[in-house]
Amino acid sequence: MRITAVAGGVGGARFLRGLKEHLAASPDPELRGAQVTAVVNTGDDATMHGLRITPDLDTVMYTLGGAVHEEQGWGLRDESRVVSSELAAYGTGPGWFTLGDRDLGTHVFRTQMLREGLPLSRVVERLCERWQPGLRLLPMSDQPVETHVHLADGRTVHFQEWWVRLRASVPATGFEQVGLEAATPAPGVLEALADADAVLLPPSNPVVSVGTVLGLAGGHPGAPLGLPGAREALRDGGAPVVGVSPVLGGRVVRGMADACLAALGVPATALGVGELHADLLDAWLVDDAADGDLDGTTLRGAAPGCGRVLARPLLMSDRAAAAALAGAALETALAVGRPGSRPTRSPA
Ligand code: FO1
Repeated sequence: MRITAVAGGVGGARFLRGLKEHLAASPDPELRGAQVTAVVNTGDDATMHGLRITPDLDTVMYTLGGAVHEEQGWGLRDESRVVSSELAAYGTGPGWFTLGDRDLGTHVFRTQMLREGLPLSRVVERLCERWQPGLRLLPMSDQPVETHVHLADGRTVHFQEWWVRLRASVPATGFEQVGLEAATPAPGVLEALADADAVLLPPSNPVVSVGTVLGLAGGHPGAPLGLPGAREALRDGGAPVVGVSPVLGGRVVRGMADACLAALGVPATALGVGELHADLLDAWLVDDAADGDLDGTTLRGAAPGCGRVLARPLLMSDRAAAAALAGAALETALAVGRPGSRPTRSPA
């Protein structure tokens, strides 16, 4: 059993931890032995103080490795900030982006390996030898990609500056993934998307995380184009695809994804986000509050092809809730099955 998820940072990491716990507790030996691959967005990556930082990969690695700062959602627990304060005392920036001392160890080691010529995917493997996330962690690409944000006031800033320093308070008009057009998928990425028994889209940021890997349907100006070949691998490969809406109770669950959707003129609703992947989805999980928008098993007003829409409790309030959500998404995908294969399970 091969399961692939396309993930961003905190939402993707918590969903994947839930998936791992759901699988470990399963009475079905096939599920207990499933190979999980996470294809992770690298468009948030940045170079700071000469060090290469890969926030989404690290968030998934630390969360699944049991070392994440749980309340914060990113970074390591039991952190200190001595080096960051020393750098601030020298007046060297960016002061708005804090790197913990323990976390800095990861960035120094990663940067050293990259300088020695190791591709990012090999570097990630090496880091995972320590953190043991219990799944195959793949960067979407070995080539550097950086999201730049075009702002309504005319400036263009790195995604981290918009997200962390400005807290997305200045409206964006579009996103540019520098390096993405020329980037190639990292080894194993296309196969993981095409050949899986189930592909899951966790409730990650639909624009700058999932959108950077898979692109978006609908030709929205300013939208990410997606990693070359990824959307096609998923669409043509025949793996059943189930997505989880990041919109819950009419609001994005976490972070400021609504500011990303607003930049593209996409409403921050379960329907609005679902339509960004209408050509890919076999099923789209929305929360119980969006039930009113359901017309049978389709979303009222949704474009044809959006797949079945099922209402499920989406709030990952704790690890048990995240495991239940991941289990519901997986069961739904397995009920769809690969084309030509009989569904292995009855619909959830
Ligand atoms: N997020 C913050 O809000 N403030 C920070 O200072 C910050 C530092 C940071 C360092 C390493 C890392 O891996 C992540 C970090 N994040 C920080 C989180 C992160 O940059 C963003 O939340 C994501 O890129 C959005 O997915």
